[in-house]
Amino acid sequence: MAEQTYVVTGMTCAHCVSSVSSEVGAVDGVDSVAVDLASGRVTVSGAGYSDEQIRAAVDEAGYQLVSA
Ligand SMILES: [Cu+2]
Repeated sequence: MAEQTYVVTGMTCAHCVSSVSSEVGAVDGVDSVAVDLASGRVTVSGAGYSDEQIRAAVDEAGYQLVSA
């Protein structure tokens, strides 16, 4: 089990948080997602997922992953 923190831009409200949480949470291997709206930090726990999968999920939700 590993924890990785990413920074996502474009999130402005609780709806954004829930969109990112559900898209990232659906990635294979992701066990939990914690989003801090103020800092844009998205902390992902799990195993077997890749940064690119997280990037794609964030993109799918309509936001941008700016750092891993
Ligand atoms: Cu929003």
